[in-house]
Amino acid sequence: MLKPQVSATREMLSLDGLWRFALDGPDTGEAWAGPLDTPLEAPVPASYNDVFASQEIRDHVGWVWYQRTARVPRGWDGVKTFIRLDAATHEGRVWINDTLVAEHVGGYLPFGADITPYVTAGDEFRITVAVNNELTFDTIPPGFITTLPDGRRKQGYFHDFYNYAGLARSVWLYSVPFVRIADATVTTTISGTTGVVSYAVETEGEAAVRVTLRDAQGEIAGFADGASGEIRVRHAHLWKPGHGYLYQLGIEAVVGDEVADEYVLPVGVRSVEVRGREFLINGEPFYFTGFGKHEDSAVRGKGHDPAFLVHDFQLLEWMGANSFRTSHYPYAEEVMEFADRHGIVVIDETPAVGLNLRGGGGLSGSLAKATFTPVTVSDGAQAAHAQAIRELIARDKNHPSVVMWSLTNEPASHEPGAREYFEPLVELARELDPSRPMTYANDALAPFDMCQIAELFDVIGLNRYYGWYVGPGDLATAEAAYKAELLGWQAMYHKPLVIMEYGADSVAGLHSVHDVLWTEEFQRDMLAAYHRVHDSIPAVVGEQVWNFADFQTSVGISRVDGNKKGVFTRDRRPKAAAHLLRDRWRSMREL
Ligand code: GCB
Repeated sequence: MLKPQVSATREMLSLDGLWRFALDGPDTGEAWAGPLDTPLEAPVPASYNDVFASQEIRDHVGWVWYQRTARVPRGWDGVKTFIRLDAATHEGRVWINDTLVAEHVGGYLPFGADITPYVTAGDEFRITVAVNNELTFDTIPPGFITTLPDGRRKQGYFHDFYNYAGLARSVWLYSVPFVRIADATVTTTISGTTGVVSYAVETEGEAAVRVTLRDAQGEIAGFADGASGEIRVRHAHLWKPGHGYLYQLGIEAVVGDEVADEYVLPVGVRSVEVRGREFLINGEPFYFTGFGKHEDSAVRGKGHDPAFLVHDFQLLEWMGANSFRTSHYPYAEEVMEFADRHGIVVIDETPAVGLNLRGGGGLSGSLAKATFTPVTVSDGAQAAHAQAIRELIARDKNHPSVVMWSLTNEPASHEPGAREYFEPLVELARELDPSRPMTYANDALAPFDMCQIAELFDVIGLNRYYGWYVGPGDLATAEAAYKAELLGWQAMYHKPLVIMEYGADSVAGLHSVHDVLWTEEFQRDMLAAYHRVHDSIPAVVGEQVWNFADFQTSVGISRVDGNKKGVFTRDRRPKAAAHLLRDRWRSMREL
């Protein structure tokens, strides 16, 4: 899937801004003919939940409506007009005037439609989008809805972040020629000092394909003809962690002597490989430092915001971090492109979080039931999960920053049925992308001698909280137990281990000279204890702290205004732990 872009043959129009907004009645999400009669306006992109001073809107379970008008640019005659929503969380339906043109389930991946038959260049038209935030056992992530005695519906779920909903990413109108480039896939390898760029292009309509690779100065580095092929670049500039060197692959669909369509794809030449217990980028051992993040900020919820985008990457750089995981869902494509340009390494995760009905990482809902049964996480969820894997790989396959796919976070992988559920999904992902290693984030309930799925993956990701959820406050015991468990994993699997979560909550400004939970010092000291263990276990090839910043969750008796495991506060001010990590990761860079 190609992200829309402006090129010599393509144009785009942003539909971001204020849209009319209303909650749906008790039913439907069915067609809304005509204008939406409402006093409310909602910003796009933004989650709607925290924008209004309304409990009813914040707690709403079901469909909401967004509507606006737009005008097709006069020049878009003789071309195709598409609409694209970068995300609608968790289900979206789109009407152009009164015609339903698109439906999509899955809250963090893009979708759209060819709307050429329904619009006319130069004319105004109405766009209505219905968005549903319900999570069930047939969705990823899963959830369940209960009806209270007074008739209100309540959403339960098994993951530890607030169920923000709405249009949290951009909406676009764009034009493409009738004969067009429909998709392109690029993979790269390195042979000595030569970079090998393999490509495959799909066109819609009969066209010859021509590709030209240019370096960062715009000089031609190679070219090829044909829908698939290879360009060899001698003395290639490599894409490296900390150095996001990008070539530009100009793709042309040619009809006769005319260029019918042009698309320019950034390409980073790099290789990724797991060899024994090592994770290699460009043949060199790589140690991940950084965070699990969230798309989360005050008021916007999960709304994409370029100021937070730039600021968060600045803070990663300030920390000396080289990577992050898109916990626990695919992030906005702008984030992936920024990582490409700035040499930040990404572990790209599907939205499959909370596949664990007995609690585990999810504090907002526990049904204390078996996870993989015909009435809980079963065929419906597995089909939705497969769809999310397909769409994620289709969207992000060309990003050099993405070095590994994470197929799930903290599933109940020790429970019966886990193996049957995951094995086909791992196979599917490998078929779709044989070029990248696969990983998952393992839950503490499924240690090395109980996990049913670890052997399916190339890299084992571990989320551990000794000293916090396990034996809270006792760091000496925590350090010993943590080390013993990691030695167990190392002995049982000849695979790299990446610590994908470790950390403690701390309330910014709370201090003590003693080992006291929730203080900034305890958070810092707990990280330091974990680092001593990491440094003593050769199989550990990375550490990503949970979390980059404090974030909103469903608030119960164990969460005060959200999860406070941030090394930064929600408004991105550093806690004491930030300085410890900064010293460690910056000095690791200098080695
Ligand atoms: C976990 C989850 C993460 C939670 C975290 C916590 O294991 O993966 O989503 O936020 O624990 O702080 O409890």
